[in-house]
Amino acid sequence: GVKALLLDLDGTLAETEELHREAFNRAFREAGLPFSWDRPLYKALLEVTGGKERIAHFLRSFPDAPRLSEEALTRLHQRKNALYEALLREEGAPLRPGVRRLLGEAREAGLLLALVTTTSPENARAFLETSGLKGVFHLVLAGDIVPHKKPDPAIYHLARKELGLGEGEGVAVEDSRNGLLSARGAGFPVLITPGLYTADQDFSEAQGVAEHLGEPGHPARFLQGPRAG
Ligand code: XBP
Ligand code: MG
Repeated sequence: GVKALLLDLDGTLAETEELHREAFNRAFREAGLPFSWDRPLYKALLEVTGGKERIAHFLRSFPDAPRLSEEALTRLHQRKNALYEALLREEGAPLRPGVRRLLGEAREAGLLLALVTTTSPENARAFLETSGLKGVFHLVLAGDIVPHKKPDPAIYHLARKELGLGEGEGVAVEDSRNGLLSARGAGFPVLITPGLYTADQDFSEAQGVAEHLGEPGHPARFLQGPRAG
Protein backbone atom coordinates (compact mmCIF):
# COMPACT_ATOMS: atom_id res chain seq x y z
CA GLY A 1 0.00 0.00 0.00
CA VAL A 2 0.86 3.68 -0.07
CA LYS A 3 3.49 4.66 2.53
CA ALA A 4 4.43 8.14 1.39
CA LEU A 5 3.05 11.30 -0.13
CA LEU A 6 5.51 13.37 -2.17
CA LEU A 7 4.47 16.95 -2.81
CA ASP A 8 5.71 19.72 -5.03
CA LEU A 9 5.93 23.24 -3.58
CA ASP A 10 5.39 26.07 -6.10
CA GLY A 11 1.89 25.95 -7.54
CA THR A 12 0.91 22.86 -5.53
CA LEU A 13 1.12 23.82 -1.84
CA ALA A 14 0.58 27.51 -2.65
CA GLU A 15 0.40 29.88 -5.63
CA THR A 16 3.89 31.26 -5.12
CA GLU A 17 4.77 32.05 -8.73
CA GLU A 18 3.44 35.63 -8.63
CA LEU A 19 5.79 36.32 -5.70
CA HIS A 20 8.68 34.71 -7.58
CA ARG A 21 7.84 36.82 -10.67
CA GLU A 22 7.70 40.03 -8.60
CA ALA A 23 11.03 39.13 -6.96
CA PHE A 24 12.69 38.51 -10.35
CA ASN A 25 11.42 41.89 -11.59
CA ARG A 26 12.58 43.73 -8.46
CA ALA A 27 16.03 42.14 -8.80
CA PHE A 28 16.22 43.14 -12.49
CA ARG A 29 15.19 46.73 -11.66
CA GLU A 30 17.73 47.00 -8.82
CA ALA A 31 20.49 45.72 -11.11
CA GLY A 32 19.53 48.29 -13.77
CA LEU A 33 18.58 45.58 -16.26
CA PRO A 34 16.32 46.89 -19.03
CA PHE A 35 13.57 44.25 -18.95
CA SER A 36 10.79 42.87 -16.80
CA TRP A 37 8.62 39.74 -17.06
CA ASP A 38 4.86 40.08 -17.51
CA ARG A 39 2.46 37.17 -16.92
CA PRO A 40 2.30 35.80 -20.50
CA LEU A 41 6.09 35.86 -20.78
CA TYR A 42 6.54 34.30 -17.32
CA LYS A 43 4.11 31.54 -18.26
CA ALA A 44 6.33 30.63 -21.21
CA LEU A 45 9.50 30.94 -19.10
CA LEU A 46 8.13 28.51 -16.48
CA GLU A 47 8.89 25.72 -18.97
CA VAL A 48 12.45 26.14 -17.71
CA THR A 49 12.60 25.08 -14.06
CA GLY A 50 14.96 26.73 -11.59
CA GLY A 51 15.25 30.49 -11.28
CA LYS A 52 18.89 30.75 -12.34
CA GLU A 53 18.31 28.48 -15.33
CA ARG A 54 15.23 30.57 -16.20
CA ILE A 55 17.18 33.85 -16.25
CA ALA A 56 19.97 32.27 -18.31
CA HIS A 57 17.44 30.88 -20.78
CA PHE A 58 15.77 34.30 -21.12
CA LEU A 59 19.10 36.04 -21.73
CA ARG A 60 20.03 33.45 -24.38
CA SER A 61 16.75 33.71 -26.25
CA PHE A 62 16.59 37.53 -26.42
CA PRO A 63 19.36 38.88 -28.64
CA ASP A 64 19.10 42.43 -27.21
CA ALA A 65 19.55 41.22 -23.63
CA PRO A 66 22.85 42.15 -21.93
CA ARG A 67 25.45 39.43 -21.41
CA LEU A 68 25.99 38.43 -17.78
CA SER A 69 28.97 36.56 -16.37
CA GLU A 70 28.30 33.35 -14.42
CA GLU A 71 29.11 35.25 -11.20
CA ALA A 72 26.76 38.11 -12.07
CA LEU A 73 24.01 35.59 -12.85
CA THR A 74 24.53 33.81 -9.53
CA ARG A 75 24.47 37.14 -7.64
CA LEU A 76 21.33 38.26 -9.45
CA HIS A 77 19.55 35.00 -8.60
CA GLN A 78 20.67 35.16 -4.95
CA ARG A 79 19.30 38.69 -4.74
CA LYS A 80 16.03 37.52 -6.33
CA ASN A 81 15.74 34.82 -3.65
CA ALA A 82 16.37 37.35 -0.85
CA LEU A 83 13.63 39.58 -2.31
CA TYR A 84 11.33 36.55 -2.61
CA GLU A 85 11.86 35.69 1.04
CA ALA A 86 11.10 39.30 2.03
CA LEU A 87 7.88 39.20 -0.03
CA LEU A 88 6.92 35.88 1.60
CA ARG A 89 7.42 37.39 5.05
CA GLU A 90 5.49 40.57 4.17
CA GLU A 91 2.65 39.17 2.11
CA GLY A 92 2.81 35.41 2.66
CA ALA A 93 1.48 32.84 0.22
CA PRO A 94 -1.70 31.19 1.49
CA LEU A 95 -1.86 27.41 1.23
CA ARG A 96 -4.13 26.16 -1.56
CA PRO A 97 -7.49 24.66 -0.50
CA GLY A 98 -7.26 21.29 1.20
CA VAL A 99 -3.47 21.32 1.58
CA ARG A 100 -3.35 21.70 5.35
CA ARG A 101 -6.04 19.07 5.83
CA LEU A 102 -4.42 16.58 3.46
CA LEU A 103 -1.04 16.94 5.19
CA GLY A 104 -2.66 16.53 8.60
CA GLU A 105 -4.65 13.48 7.58
CA ALA A 106 -1.65 11.91 5.88
CA ARG A 107 0.48 12.34 9.00
CA GLU A 108 -2.28 10.93 11.18
CA ALA A 109 -2.50 7.93 8.87
CA GLY A 110 1.24 7.39 9.41
CA LEU A 111 2.31 8.30 5.89
CA LEU A 112 5.76 9.75 5.24
CA LEU A 113 5.69 13.25 3.76
CA ALA A 114 8.29 14.54 1.33
CA LEU A 115 8.66 17.98 -0.21
CA VAL A 116 10.15 17.61 -3.69
CA THR A 117 10.84 20.97 -5.33
CA THR A 118 13.07 22.66 -7.88
CA THR A 119 13.06 25.89 -5.93
CA SER A 120 16.15 26.88 -3.91
CA PRO A 121 16.52 25.38 -0.40
CA GLU A 122 16.43 28.85 1.23
CA ASN A 123 13.10 29.55 -0.49
CA ALA A 124 11.67 26.21 0.62
CA ARG A 125 12.81 26.91 4.20
CA ALA A 126 11.27 30.40 4.21
CA PHE A 127 8.02 29.02 2.80
CA LEU A 128 7.78 26.28 5.43
CA GLU A 129 8.36 28.86 8.17
CA THR A 130 5.90 31.46 6.94
CA SER A 131 3.18 28.93 6.12
CA GLY A 132 3.36 27.19 9.50
CA LEU A 133 4.48 23.90 7.92
CA LYS A 134 7.91 23.77 9.58
CA GLY A 135 8.57 20.22 10.79
CA VAL A 136 5.66 18.70 8.87
CA PHE A 137 7.79 17.07 6.16
CA HIS A 138 10.00 14.08 6.95
CA LEU A 139 12.17 14.86 3.93
CA VAL A 140 12.82 18.08 2.01
CA LEU A 141 14.60 17.86 -1.34
CA ALA A 142 15.19 21.16 -3.14
CA GLY A 143 17.08 22.92 -5.91
CA ASP A 144 20.59 21.80 -6.82
CA ILE A 145 20.50 18.66 -4.65
CA VAL A 146 20.32 16.86 -8.01
CA PRO A 147 22.30 17.75 -11.14
CA HIS A 148 19.19 18.07 -13.35
CA LYS A 149 15.90 19.66 -12.29
CA LYS A 150 12.36 18.61 -13.21
CA PRO A 151 11.23 17.33 -15.73
CA ASP A 152 14.28 15.12 -15.12
CA PRO A 153 13.26 12.32 -12.71
CA ALA A 154 16.47 12.62 -10.61
CA ILE A 155 14.83 14.36 -7.65
CA TYR A 156 12.02 11.79 -7.43
CA HIS A 157 14.53 8.93 -7.78
CA LEU A 158 16.43 10.47 -4.85
CA ALA A 159 13.22 10.78 -2.81
CA ARG A 160 12.42 7.12 -3.48
CA LYS A 161 15.88 6.11 -2.31
CA GLU A 162 15.88 8.34 0.80
CA LEU A 163 12.45 7.11 1.88
CA GLY A 164 13.20 3.50 0.93
CA LEU A 165 10.04 3.23 -1.17
CA GLY A 166 9.24 0.23 -3.30
CA GLU A 167 6.96 0.06 -6.31
CA GLY A 168 3.48 1.43 -5.54
CA GLU A 169 4.47 2.81 -2.13
CA GLY A 170 4.48 6.51 -3.00
CA VAL A 171 2.10 8.98 -4.63
CA ALA A 172 3.16 12.38 -5.98
CA VAL A 173 1.11 15.58 -6.02
CA GLU A 174 2.10 18.15 -8.65
CA ASP A 175 0.65 21.15 -10.48
CA SER A 176 2.66 21.15 -13.70
CA ARG A 177 3.63 19.00 -16.66
CA ASN A 178 7.31 19.31 -15.71
CA GLY A 179 6.50 17.92 -12.27
CA LEU A 180 4.31 15.20 -13.73
CA LEU A 181 7.05 14.01 -16.09
CA SER A 182 9.63 14.04 -13.29
CA ALA A 183 7.51 11.96 -10.91
CA ARG A 184 6.27 9.58 -13.64
CA GLY A 185 9.88 9.13 -14.77
CA ALA A 186 10.70 7.77 -11.31
CA GLY A 187 7.64 5.49 -11.37
CA PHE A 188 5.24 7.42 -9.12
CA PRO A 189 1.54 7.79 -9.88
CA VAL A 190 0.68 11.50 -9.91
CA LEU A 191 -2.31 13.50 -8.73
CA ILE A 192 -2.41 16.87 -10.50
CA THR A 193 -3.93 20.04 -9.07
CA PRO A 194 -3.49 22.54 -11.90
CA GLY A 195 -2.55 26.07 -10.84
CA LEU A 196 -2.67 29.63 -12.13
CA TYR A 197 0.08 29.12 -14.69
CA THR A 198 -0.41 25.43 -15.53
CA ALA A 199 -4.17 25.05 -16.05
CA ASP A 200 -3.96 24.44 -19.82
CA GLN A 201 -1.08 21.94 -19.77
CA ASP A 202 -1.28 18.31 -20.90
CA PHE A 203 -1.78 15.97 -17.93
CA SER A 204 -2.70 12.82 -19.85
CA GLU A 205 -0.14 10.66 -17.98
CA ALA A 206 -1.61 11.64 -14.58
CA GLN A 207 -3.44 9.18 -12.37
CA GLY A 208 -5.97 11.89 -11.56
CA VAL A 209 -6.62 15.60 -11.96
CA ALA A 210 -8.42 17.55 -9.23
CA GLU A 211 -9.18 21.25 -9.45
CA HIS A 212 -7.74 21.54 -5.94
CA LEU A 213 -7.10 19.29 -2.95
CA GLY A 214 -10.15 20.64 -1.12
CA GLU A 215 -12.59 18.78 -3.36
CA PRO A 216 -14.76 16.70 -1.04
CA GLY A 217 -13.28 13.26 -0.61
CA HIS A 218 -11.02 13.57 -3.61
CA PRO A 219 -7.52 13.16 -2.15
CA ALA A 220 -8.63 10.39 0.21
CA ARG A 221 -10.39 8.57 -2.63
CA PHE A 222 -7.30 8.94 -4.77
CA LEU A 223 -5.06 7.45 -2.10
CA GLN A 224 -7.25 4.36 -1.92
CA GLY A 225 -6.17 3.42 -5.42
CA PRO A 226 -6.61 4.13 -9.13
CA ARG A 227 -9.72 5.86 -10.39
CA ALA A 228 -12.74 3.67 -10.76
CA GLY A 229 -14.31 4.43 -14.15
C1 XBP B 1 8.88 25.83 -9.54
C2 XBP B 1 9.99 26.54 -10.18
C3 XBP B 1 10.95 27.36 -9.41
C4 XBP B 1 10.54 28.80 -9.03
C5 XBP B 1 11.76 29.66 -8.84
O1 XBP B 1 9.34 24.85 -8.63
O2 XBP B 1 10.19 26.37 -11.35
O3 XBP B 1 12.04 27.45 -10.23
O4 XBP B 1 9.76 29.38 -10.07
O5 XBP B 1 12.60 29.16 -7.86
P1 XBP B 1 8.43 23.62 -8.02
P2 XBP B 1 14.18 29.52 -7.71
O6 XBP B 1 7.06 23.69 -8.63
O7 XBP B 1 9.17 22.36 -8.39
O8 XBP B 1 8.40 23.81 -6.53
O9 XBP B 1 14.41 30.93 -8.19
O10 XBP B 1 14.46 29.35 -6.25
O11 XBP B 1 14.97 28.53 -8.53
MG1 MG C 1 5.04 23.24 -9.22
